[in-house]
Amino acid sequence: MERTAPSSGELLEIAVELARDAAATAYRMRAEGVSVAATKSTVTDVVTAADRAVETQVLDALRRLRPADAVLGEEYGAGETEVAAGGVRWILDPIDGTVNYLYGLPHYAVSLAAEVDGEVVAGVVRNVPTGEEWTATAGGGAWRDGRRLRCSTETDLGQALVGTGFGYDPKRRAHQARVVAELIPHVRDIRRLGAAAVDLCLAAEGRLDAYYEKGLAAWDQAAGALVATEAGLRVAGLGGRPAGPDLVIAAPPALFTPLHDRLADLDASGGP
Ligand code: LIP
Repeated sequence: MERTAPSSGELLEIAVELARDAAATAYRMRAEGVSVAATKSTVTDVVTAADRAVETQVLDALRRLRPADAVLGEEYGAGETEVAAGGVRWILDPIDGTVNYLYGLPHYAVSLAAEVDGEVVAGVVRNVPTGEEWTATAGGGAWRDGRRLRCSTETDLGQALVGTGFGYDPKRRAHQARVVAELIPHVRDIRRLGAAAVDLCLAAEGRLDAYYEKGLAAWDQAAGALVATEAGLRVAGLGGRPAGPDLVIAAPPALFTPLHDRLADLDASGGP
């Protein structure tokens, strides 16, 4: 049965309310002391009790507020709910930047996006320790704390400050490090901050000129990619493919092709 989704503005309101509550829980639990609940893909890919508690909190709230919606979360996956045409799917990273959370580095966030018919239409990224909150709706622009965001106007890759990241698999990290080693002579500098959702939002407001990373899951990038796109960045993969696990590139139109071509030459989407 075809459903009619709420407006992107209404979905954003829900996302912001839940992200703020979730961030408050993550903040409180960090003050009480972080405990590693388990490891996932590798011994360095940790999940904390807070990742699980925050995801459960958001899942329970969505079941209460929008029981018919589907939810894809980092810790508990996709759940049972099928997404009917016109239905809403929420994409949640309870704490993006979990290693930063573990070490107390102020760069980790709750990331929550709403998707309708496969298109992300609303998203919020809330940096837990700093309280910075980035929001966007499809066609409605990107905002931080009431200010409309515009990405960098840099046109020279050699002057670009580029953000990136590394996976949890040592072999993948070795490949990614080779790409960075070859790329770094051709850019201003590289920043590895540790949370894709926040990195995309920093690029959205020009605090990074561009960003790329291999190996991101939907929950790492869904909301941040919408913020980046609505701030004027081109967000895509290599060779006309959409942004995805192979590679996410976010760059101002003038920088996209030079960065894309360098990354293609360096096989940035390749390796383990
Ligand atoms: C993290 C990403 C980051 C990446 C890390 C990890 P997590 O997500 O935000 O960009 O470099 O390897 O994937 O695991 O903290 O949700």
